[in-house]
This record gives sequence, structure tokens and C-alpha cells, in this order.
Amino acid sequence: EQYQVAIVGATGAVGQKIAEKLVERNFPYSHIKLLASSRSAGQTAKVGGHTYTIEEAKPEAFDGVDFAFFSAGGDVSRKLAKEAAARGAVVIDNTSAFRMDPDTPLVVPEVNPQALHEHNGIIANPNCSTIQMVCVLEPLRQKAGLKKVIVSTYQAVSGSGAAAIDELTKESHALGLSEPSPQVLPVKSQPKHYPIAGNLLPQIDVFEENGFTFEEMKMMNETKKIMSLPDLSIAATCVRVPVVTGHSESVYLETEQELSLQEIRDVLTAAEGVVLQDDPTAQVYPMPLYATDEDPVFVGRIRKDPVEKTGIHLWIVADNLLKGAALNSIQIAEKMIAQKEVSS
Ligand code: A2P
Ligand code: 11C
Repeated sequence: EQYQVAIVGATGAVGQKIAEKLVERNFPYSHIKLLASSRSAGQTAKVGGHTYTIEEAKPEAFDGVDFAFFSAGGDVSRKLAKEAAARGAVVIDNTSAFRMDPDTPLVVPEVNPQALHEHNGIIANPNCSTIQMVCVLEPLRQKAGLKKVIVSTYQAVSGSGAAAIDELTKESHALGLSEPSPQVLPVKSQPKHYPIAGNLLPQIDVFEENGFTFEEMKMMNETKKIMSLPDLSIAATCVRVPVVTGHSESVYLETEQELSLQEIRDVLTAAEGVVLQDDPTAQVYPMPLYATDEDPVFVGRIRKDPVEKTGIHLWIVADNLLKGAALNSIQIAEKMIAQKEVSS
């Protein structure tokens, strides 16, 4: 079977990865529509050896489309996702627009594929830092239950889009030579901007009333929804670091039952989509530079807490544009095809 596919935000950091991955994974598409803003309409881009003309994303563009991958920001999704679904497309939305909507499944195929059984035409792809974390939490939870999670993130600038990658690159080249004049990070629409090269920004997205940022709240709320653990004790601190691609996370978790170090390793070795990189004697541990362009979620630095018997410390790294975004979105579509939840 062949499917018509549309990519909304095709010129963006994630949209380009979606196009690349559709080709690389031999996704059964007959045609790809590249959609973006009116600024890009008329330009061309090559996908899998074919040259496509970029079109403006508007409701009529979704006529005949089977899968629409949205990655052009929440406002575009709020405006067009329902239009696309009404025209018969399955929307896989990579923004936060519908994630917490009780009628919209929020899916990581390795964790909760059953959530795809019921939907209203829109499936939400979780936030990148959430996806890589739940891929590791879920197999541990299945083995020993899950009581508590405290996570600190080290997030790459590509999570903030192509303009943030440019900002880091320019500042890095000029480091020490000139006064940086940041305009994008930490949050483009807010009044203050700080340099990222040679710096850390303990703010990803806007602050909520409780003092957590929206990124931190996304990690907390999305994890509870994906894992169906509404009462999970979970807190996050999210930090932007001067890395181009690859989000890293220091996670402390407590299981219900105690696990030995060997049991933890065995569980994570067997976990789908997870690769264990944990050999301190050989200095083997995950790093964002080496996770870039790789599909799996890498986990290492596994330690039992010195005091709390059920406490575990670990370090998780994944390519935020791939498993965190483009790859997970395509895996959702592949899972729907495999589970016969869509027809062409
Ligand atoms: P465009 O290049 O035409 O502005 P990134 O996350 O890397 O910043 O990319 C954002 C993506 O969202 C780009 O592909 C961008 O297209 C797209 N986009 C931004 N605004 C709109 C809009 N109003 N309608 C459709 N696509 C949009
Ligand atoms: C970041 N996690 O690194 C964000 C990007 O909700 O899909 C993804 C935002 C989202 O800035």
C-alpha cells in the first residue's frame, strides 16, 4: 500500500529530518507534499532524489493526504491540524498543541502503542526530552514499578530550531573576539536574550506560575500521561547547553521493588529502542556528539543510590531531532500501518 504524506514545517530543523527518515526507512509513500509558510512557497527541495516544490500550508493542501506530519509550531497546528484531520489525514503532531487533550493519544511506540487504538484523527508526538526518558523508565517500571523521578536535562540548541543552531555557531566562532548579540535564546519572543556559547541557560520555554518552565511541566505532565501514572512523583529542571544536537538527562528514580545492578542492566539491554553504553572501566558512556544521527536512546552511568535501596541514577542521551521528534513521528505512522489503524 502507498500513502500520500505531507510534512508541515518541511524547511525546519525537524521537518527536514522527517523527509530524510521517510526515505531512509523506505516508508511506503507515493508522494510527499512539502508544506511551510508563504515565505518558502515556490522554493524547491530534494527528497529521495525527487525535486518537490514547497507549498504554503493551508487547508486545501491536505486533500488526499493520508499522513500529515506537523512540525511548524503550536500555532500552525492549532490552525491546521483539525482541518487536515477533517479531510481524512491522520495528523501526527510534533507540537504541544494537543498533547494534554484527553481525546488525543500521546504516543511513544515502544511504551504505549495501545493508545493508538482510539483517536480523532490527531496523534500527538511527545516533547523530545520526554520521549527519551520514558523509553528507559517504562522497562524498569514493568520490572519493578516506579515511585519517583527527578530529572535534570542538558538540552541541545537544535531543540529550539534552525535559528538557534545558527546563533550557537556564530557565537562559537566569535567566542572571546566580540560581544555576542543574542536574539533567539532562551526564548525568542521574550524580552531578554543571553549568549549560549560558553554558557548554560536554565530556562527552556516560558515560566509558569509555579516557577517551573513550560518545558519542565511538559516533561512532568507528558510522562504521567504516556505511562498512565497520573500520581507519579516527578520533577524536572531543564537547561539549554551549547551543544548542537543530542539531549542529555541525569535521572534519579525510585522503583517499588529493589533491583540489583545486574537486573537493571539486563532490563535495559533487552529494552526496545534502548542501547546500553555503560562500562566505566573502559570510559564508555553516552555523549550527545556520538548520539547525533543515531536512532536509539543511549543509557549509561548506571548506579544504585548509596542510601536509598530502590534509588537508581542514570544518564540518558538521544538525538532530539530523531527519536525526540522525526523518528518517533514516523514510528507512530509505521505502528498505525502495522496495527491496521489506517487505510490508504
Ligand atoms: P518557513 O521556513 O517557511 O518559515 P524551525 O523549527 O527550524 O524554526 O522551523 C519552523 C518550521 O515551521 C519551518 O519549516 C517554517 O517554515 C514553518 N512555519 C513557520 N511558520 C509557519 C506558518 N505560519 N505556516 C506554515 N509553516 C510555518
Ligand atoms: C527544546 N524540547 O529542546 C524542546 C523542543 O514541545 O515539541 C520541542 C518542543 C516541543 O527546546
